[in-house]
Amino acid sequence: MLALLALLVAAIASCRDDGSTATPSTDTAGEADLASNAADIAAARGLTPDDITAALKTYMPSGRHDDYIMFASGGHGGQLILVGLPSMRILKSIGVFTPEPWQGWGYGSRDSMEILAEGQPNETQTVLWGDTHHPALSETAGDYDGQFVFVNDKAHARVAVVDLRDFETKQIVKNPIAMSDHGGSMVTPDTEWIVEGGQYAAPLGQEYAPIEEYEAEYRGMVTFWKFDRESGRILVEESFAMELPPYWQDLCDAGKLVSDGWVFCNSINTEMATGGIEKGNPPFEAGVSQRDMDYMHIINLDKAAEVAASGQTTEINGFDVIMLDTSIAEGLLYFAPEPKSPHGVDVTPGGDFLVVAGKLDPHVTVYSFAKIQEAIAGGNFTADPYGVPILNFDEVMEAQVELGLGPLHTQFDAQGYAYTSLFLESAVARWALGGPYADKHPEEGWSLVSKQPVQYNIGHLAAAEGDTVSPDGGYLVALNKWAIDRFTNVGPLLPQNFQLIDIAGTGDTMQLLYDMPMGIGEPHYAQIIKADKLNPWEVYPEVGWDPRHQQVDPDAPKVGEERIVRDGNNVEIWMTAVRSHYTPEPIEIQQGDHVIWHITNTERAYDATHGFSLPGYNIQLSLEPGETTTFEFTATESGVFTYYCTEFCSALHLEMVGYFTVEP
Ligand code: K7E
Ligand code: CUA
Repeated sequence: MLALLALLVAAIASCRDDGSTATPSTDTAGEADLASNAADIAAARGLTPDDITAALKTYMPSGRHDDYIMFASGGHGGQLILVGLPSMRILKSIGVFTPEPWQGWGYGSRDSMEILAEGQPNETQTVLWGDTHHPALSETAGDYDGQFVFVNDKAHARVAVVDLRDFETKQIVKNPIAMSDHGGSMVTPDTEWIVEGGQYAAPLGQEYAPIEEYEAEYRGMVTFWKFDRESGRILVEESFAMELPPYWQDLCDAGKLVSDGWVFCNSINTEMATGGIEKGNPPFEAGVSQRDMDYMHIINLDKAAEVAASGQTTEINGFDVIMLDTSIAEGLLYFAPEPKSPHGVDVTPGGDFLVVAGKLDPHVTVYSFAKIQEAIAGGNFTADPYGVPILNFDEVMEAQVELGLGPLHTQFDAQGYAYTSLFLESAVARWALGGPYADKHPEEGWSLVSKQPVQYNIGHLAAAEGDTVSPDGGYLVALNKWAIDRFTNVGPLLPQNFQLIDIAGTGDTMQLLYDMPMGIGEPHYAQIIKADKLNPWEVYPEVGWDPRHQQVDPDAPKVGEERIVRDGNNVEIWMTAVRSHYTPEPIEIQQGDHVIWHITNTERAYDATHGFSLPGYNIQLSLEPGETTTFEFTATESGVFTYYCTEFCSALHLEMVGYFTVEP
């Protein structure tokens, strides 16, 4: 055993930087030392040869950067989480729907308060969390371009825009017609549209109707948000939605290449169950699962955009909606039967096939986009109760592949393989695509190749650029819902377990590399982008930068022009911050004054961030180098307060403080 380990370590040690591998040898003194040393450590720690290769594939020496960055949603934590691959180090979380004090997100700064306010679901409640599900990196020609990331809030049907120049949230839009979503965010190949599919049917416009009127009054929806890259904003005025039958639209994906201009969503609850075992109905989980087939929604987005632009819409809550009868008449919407209580539809890299996972069926069903087009042209339809044309299953189905229990989501690599998560079986299935992908791998197409067990109950999975037109392969992360015994017990609420899997090989060669506890919310989906596609700023481009509008704020406090101006009960403060001083320092006001306070961090050094906290007033800011922030409040509390810098910025950081006195 020790000899084997020594040989293995020596072999790996002799891998050169250029990636070539020398013949395993222990004939130099250094390598021999390394080998026996490593073998001793491995023996002492009880590591197997597989453990050692896994460690060598993931270990990052201090200062070395990761090859990939994973953008994971944060589930009901309401944020985004960035993880480096292959090290699986958490790099950052980004406050999105939930306030986050380290980043000063939602603790006074006007930008964050206004963005969180614009996304409020209604006027009488203040919602301070979200259920982030599906991050979508912006794309150019179907490939991630590293400019923006979008994420939806399933609980409140909202979509957020994060600018990847500074990794901060810039916009939150509340869907005006729906109360929940799920099939978002997905982007079209050039990020012209952000897709937000609904989830739980309800009367459109967040209106009331009794549940007995479900079939008549409740509706599903899909919304297409128009994105403007120049301004980095969703243009609500140019966005529109489509009314759908009251099925539960689930996951959507945008077509690409040959299917560019089309959007596909799976659905459940075509039974239109309304729950209520107390009323003699089947309970939801049974009522929603009665039929053998649900409907994949096939949407002609290009044509729908034309119909919306031509004004064939109805305004619901101020938002343009293409009603169902228009969609049917204009040929915007078709259904294809899909077995059984499916979850997820994923478009292959070439855009030529759609993979629907069965959830309660051990197969994935593969649909051919070309066959769908033929079937639409052929006109051999039946119809659902609302008149939506249903294509003939046998005419559009390309293949069914039996993978195992509880298939959910599918990703792709560069070798013509697909990877599907198996929730009930706790495994990742590698299977071989057929058609034009078949000559990329040794196996026969449309067939199961191998399985990698995971711990436990995998939901989504993410492969490196695995949902683009050119997947990288190499790495895959299993987003496992249950951790159970994988980590030290930290109480009854356990982290999720992200498992990194090496998928670089072919056939039966998947290797589990790393377990990573994700103790921040319950991430659902993640996307993995090549790190060198990201090109964020190190410091804001100019001093006095307004990150919300990505330009200099003409009213930003400047060095030498710091001042306090009183106008009646209004006190306005222009302050600068630099290591290790705020100017002006003492701020003396009267109780009841209204305070508007601007601060510029005038630093130009990378990482020279200053914090600003005002205890008792719920103010906590993060001022990155160059940034200007404004906050305002009424000084309702009298007393002596010390505002201070919350980032440990220098040796005299403790002294970066000032008295804020409020005279009764
Ligand atoms: Cu499968 Cu919300 Cu994407 Cu979770 S959904 S797993
Ligand atoms: Cu500035 Cu601490």
